[in-house]
Amino acid sequence: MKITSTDALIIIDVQKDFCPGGALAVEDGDAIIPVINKMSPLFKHVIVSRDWHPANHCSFGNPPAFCDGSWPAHCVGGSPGAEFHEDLHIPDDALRVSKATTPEREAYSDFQETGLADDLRHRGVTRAFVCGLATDYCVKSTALDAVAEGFEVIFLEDACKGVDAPPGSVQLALKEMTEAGVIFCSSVDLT
Ligand code: VGL
Ligand code: ZN
Repeated sequence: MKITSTDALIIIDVQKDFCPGGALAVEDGDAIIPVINKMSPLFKHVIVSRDWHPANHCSFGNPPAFCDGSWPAHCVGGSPGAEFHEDLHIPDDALRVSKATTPEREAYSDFQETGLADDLRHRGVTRAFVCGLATDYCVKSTALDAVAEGFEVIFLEDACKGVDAPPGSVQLALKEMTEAGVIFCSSVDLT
């Protein structure tokens, strides 16, 4: 697949708390970082999002159930766990998006209350290539919203990892994205 100037790479939530050792670690979450670093120079438009919660965010459960949208406290804005993983290369001109910043509302999608759809349209973007963490939550929601906003969407299968909570949710996410018309592609197929 040939990358053009109307394509955007959306790098979702590659933050310390979602990587091994973090508060809501995705197994091998950091393994996708070299894959993403290799791809990003191909793109004129790079979007980097972060989960950026207030300390009293409604998704923080005690104890967290993991299967009903309650999670351990994670990605509290300004905390070390909310930082981007130090190995992730972020281009200087990348567009940065913070999401789920309101205590009362969960927001898995990069398009929720961020203005991202209009930002992409203003740049002339027509295709969104999604990668990052986690496949079954923020990547899936971002991909489905991107379709709903009228973008062509490509899921980069070797550049995403899921939490798979509850078990089977990654499989289900892949099915939902397929049914929505998302195209599946490997980073090695990009030129
Ligand atoms: C995410 C669970 C809770 C994600 C964010 O980035 O996929 N998952 N908050
Ligand atoms: Zn979160």
